[in-house]
Amino acid sequence: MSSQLDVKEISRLSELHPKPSHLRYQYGTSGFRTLGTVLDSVLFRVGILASLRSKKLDGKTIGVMVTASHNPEEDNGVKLVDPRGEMLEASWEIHASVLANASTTSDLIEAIETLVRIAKIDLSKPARVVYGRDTRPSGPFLVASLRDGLAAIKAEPRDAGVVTTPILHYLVRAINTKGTKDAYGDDSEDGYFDKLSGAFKKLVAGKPTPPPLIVDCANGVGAGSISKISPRLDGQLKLLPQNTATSTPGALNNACGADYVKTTQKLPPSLANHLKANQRGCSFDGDADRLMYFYIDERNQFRMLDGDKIAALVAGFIVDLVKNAGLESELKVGIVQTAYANGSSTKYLAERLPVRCVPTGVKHLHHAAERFDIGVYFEANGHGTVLFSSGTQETLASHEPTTPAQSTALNHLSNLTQLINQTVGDALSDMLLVEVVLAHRSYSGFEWDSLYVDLPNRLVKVVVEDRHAFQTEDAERQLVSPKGLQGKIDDLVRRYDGGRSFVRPSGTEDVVRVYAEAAIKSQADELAFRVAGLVYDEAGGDPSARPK
Ligand code: G16
Repeated sequence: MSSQLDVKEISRLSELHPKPSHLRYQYGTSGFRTLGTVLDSVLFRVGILASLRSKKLDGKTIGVMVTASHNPEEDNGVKLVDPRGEMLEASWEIHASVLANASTTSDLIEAIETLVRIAKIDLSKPARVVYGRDTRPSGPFLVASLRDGLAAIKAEPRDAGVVTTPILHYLVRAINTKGTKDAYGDDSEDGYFDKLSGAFKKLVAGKPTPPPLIVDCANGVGAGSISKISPRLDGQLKLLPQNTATSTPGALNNACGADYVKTTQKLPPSLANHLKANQRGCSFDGDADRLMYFYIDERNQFRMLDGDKIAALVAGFIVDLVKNAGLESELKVGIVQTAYANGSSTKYLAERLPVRCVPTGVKHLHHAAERFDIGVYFEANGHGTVLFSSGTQETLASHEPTTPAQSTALNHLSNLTQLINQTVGDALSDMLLVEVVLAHRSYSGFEWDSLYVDLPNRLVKVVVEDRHAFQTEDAERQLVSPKGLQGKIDDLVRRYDGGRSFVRPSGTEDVVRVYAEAAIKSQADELAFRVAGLVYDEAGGDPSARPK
């Protein structure tokens, strides 16, 4: 392996992927994300960055996922995955943005050389990168750009093909832990499906088979996961996939999927004829890292069970298992939420276990959850997982149960560590987890929904000229800029019974988001639109587009 950069080759390849001069890119909440048509140079440079990150980490495999998740089909994006399957270390997000914004090939070479110097990268180390993509039409073209970036640094590429985001995260961890005491599973898609289905079957053994579950696949990559896991479940759970048109132009995330359900609080119209009273269903998003549940109640009303409800269900189950296993004094279970968590869910959870609030974005939730022995994190949008610390896994392996009941609870906890994708939120793994808890509790959607009553809430987005003018603190609950706006929001909120509202710039779209809650639905809607109006006035713009 050469200890020099091949500047000539990098330059040659870079000229094939010029950066559009009028655009600036930022590595945000979930990597780079914008229209797929303007990401060619970004993907090339991400290929370079991922290779250098691998060299920096002594040849460990780095992951690259090409996806724009729940966003429209014409968008695309790319994010890097660190060796344990977690999001890219924050300090490298800046390097990513610097490389992406270098104007010319010579600026890019200079930026790469600076990075090698300041990050003290030993170029003689190997570089290994595994990459995957979702079903977006722009994916193959962008992957070709990425491959040129990998070739420029002579990295060893591994193509995971069309996969869900959580499978790519799983693969990264499985590859890097192979043959070690922390081995995460076989480093293949089959290994992933076998691991999840094997643990699921152990956890529901002896339980009655539930009614079939409708799964809205958002016309995305999750459809393939459902068809691959179904035969492995041996009839212990019947899945009825819907919205599986992955090659129909314009279908991805269109009036379906987890984000549609969460933001409209409605059943996707395409499911209307499939869901009967008391039947439960769930929606994945476009890359299958978010999950929303729902059911139709006896009065034929749609009832949504979001990430907060999933957190309440799962955390309660784990707390009981820890207690029943006799480990209550040894293992501390905690919850991590964001400002979007419904006030009722926070109240319900805080009465039972420690709750922490952090800014939006998996990386924030993940790190906060790592501080607990068992950390449960879910965003209200359905993105979340459960983390078992390595100390916890050792305790589970070595603890001597003193009663048969303790032994059963201990086994369940061990199987949960296998069922749950601990690298990132995973719609498929989370769906199986929910089904396990429902089976153990003998709950239908109704009983689960009754754990607490959601406060009515509303989420709206406001298109502004520059979303970066909006800055927040206190886990995004307070605006610090534009100056004076928070005071106006506070004045408004005080006028609403049970009112709460906050404003934050999106990390994935060019908009500002406004969330509001109040004791009654019409008031939550009114508060959200009045705060959106304040945001709009502050940001300026066409009065006819003012939110009403
Ligand atoms: C990404 C992050 C999520 C986060 C969401 C927020 O989701 O992975 O943790 O909740 O962005 O989006 P915004 O900042 O636009 O509100 P995904 O599913 O798009 O990768």
